[in-house]
Amino acid sequence: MCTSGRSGRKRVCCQTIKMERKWWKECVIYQLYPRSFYDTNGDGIGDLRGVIEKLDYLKELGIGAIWLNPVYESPNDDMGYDISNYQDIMPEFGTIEDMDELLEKAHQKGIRIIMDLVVNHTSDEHVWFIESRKSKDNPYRDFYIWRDGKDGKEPNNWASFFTPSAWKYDETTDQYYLHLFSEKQPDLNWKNPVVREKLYEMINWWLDKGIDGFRMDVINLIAKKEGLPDGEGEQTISGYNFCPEHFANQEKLHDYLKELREKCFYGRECMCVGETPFVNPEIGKKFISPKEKELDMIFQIELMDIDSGKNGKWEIVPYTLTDIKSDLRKWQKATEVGWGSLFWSNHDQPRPLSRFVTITSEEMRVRAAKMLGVAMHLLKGTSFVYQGEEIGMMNASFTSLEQLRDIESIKYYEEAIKAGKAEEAWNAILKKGRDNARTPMQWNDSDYAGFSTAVPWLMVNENYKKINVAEAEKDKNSILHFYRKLIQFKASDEVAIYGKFEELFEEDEQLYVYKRSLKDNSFLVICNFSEEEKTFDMNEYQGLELLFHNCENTSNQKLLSYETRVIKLK
Ligand code: TEU
Ligand code: CA
Repeated sequence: MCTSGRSGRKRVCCQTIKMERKWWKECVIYQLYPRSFYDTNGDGIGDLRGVIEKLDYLKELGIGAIWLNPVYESPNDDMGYDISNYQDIMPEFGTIEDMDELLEKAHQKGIRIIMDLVVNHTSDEHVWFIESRKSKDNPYRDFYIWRDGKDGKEPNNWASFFTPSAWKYDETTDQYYLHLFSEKQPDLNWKNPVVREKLYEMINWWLDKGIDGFRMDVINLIAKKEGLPDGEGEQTISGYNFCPEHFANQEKLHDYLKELREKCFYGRECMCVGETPFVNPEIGKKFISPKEKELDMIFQIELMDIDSGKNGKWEIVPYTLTDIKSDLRKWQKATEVGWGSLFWSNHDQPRPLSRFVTITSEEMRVRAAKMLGVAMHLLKGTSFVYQGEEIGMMNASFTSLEQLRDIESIKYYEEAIKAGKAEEAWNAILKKGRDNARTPMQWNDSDYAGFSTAVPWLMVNENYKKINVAEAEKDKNSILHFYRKLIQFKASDEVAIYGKFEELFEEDEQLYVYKRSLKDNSFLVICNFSEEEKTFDMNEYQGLELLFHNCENTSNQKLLSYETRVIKLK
């Protein structure tokens, strides 16, 4: 539970912690994917009433806030990341009254609500864009980025995330508009002060309603390089250039973020976490440094790309434990200027149990899930637990294209077929396709995993009979029970929250070992990331309290595969 702010109860003495106390440093946040959480009206789609009904489940999990993936009105080309009306709710999810009720009931239980803020682009069905495309002198024309073609081709060679070119030709005015994501997600023109004012109005409207903060979608892409120059790197399979150097982290971005903070967040108790791909610690520090007054935290995506080659996420390359450790270490260090975020996955990533470990049995699934939970969430920073992580959900085993719903995978597959690389693409989709993380929450072993009474919008993982909340409730050694304890600890223990991070055995390829300490208190985290046993002398810890342990091993000389121990040192 969050302990400062709303409840006002303070457990940690500010003077001993040379750092500003904030509620969002003292709570674990649950990332909730509403479409797949719980369906209450039998249409196969999760809804806001489903979230309301499951608030007690979330409360018991010990989380202090929910980050809701987008629930705004949207034609759903990119699962809600294409917003057609920022101030209303997608009918499939419910109504604005449902949202108000969710907010009220969550707050009554001491759970805060953080919404997704998608302002790099809107839907092409947003009234601003409908107007904008009508004529060159329409008052909304300049809300988006329109350009003439060059020699009968696109204005520049930029590739989009989802389609070959980042430009779409529009006949009405014989010009192209920019879309870094799908054609139905035109990029807003942040250079236009009227656009910024309109967005700030909308943001303030939500904050005035009482929401507690935002997760800001690709917020570091809102400013584009002046003149929109061609990219010069290597071409994508369809002959365009994916060039974040021209659309991410541009100079103007910092002005926009400062203005946004001043116009919307100043004087409020809210929290803003920016989703920021293509960011290294140097750039990242600028966003989160309190003196810059930009963002509170960022989601750095480097760890999520640890297995991505130079051609992007679909080119899957090997990595080692030391790669993971050095990434985490680098960011533990970088976030010392402000505050960091911790997560193993989200709605864009495969399930960590199918990615960072190799699961060969049910026993190993349970053990490894607990080990991963400890390794990540006892680091310093705010922990984000992605829906289903608490029961150890895994990647889906899709068998055909028809089962997929994600525009990214579908478009990629279409392009790969054209390039004669279908098999390779399918294998990559099975490993890293975003639908893996979006399958319905597994509540029990009844039809559709108790998520819905109708065929769900995306198939349920076939392992639901075994992996589900009801099953986990019954078993006192389940991942769920372990996560409840872990979350409660992370959100309340002052060493876990504010303690200094210090790593040991940095070069070890099997073990992840670190110490957290604050004043006279400290604990040691030991994780065996390998399927192999590991000889490791722990005699000096004999008799000390074990805060967390994930298997029946009493040896002080060796760790079992995926074993973790958290030892209270002082
Ligand atoms: O994701 C932005 C982002 O960086 C992703 O495109 C990421 O590179 C990709 O998902 C990896 O597969 C955000 C949202 O989280 C994502 O769901 C949206 O599709 C995207 O923005 C556009 O709004
Ligand atoms: Ca529904």
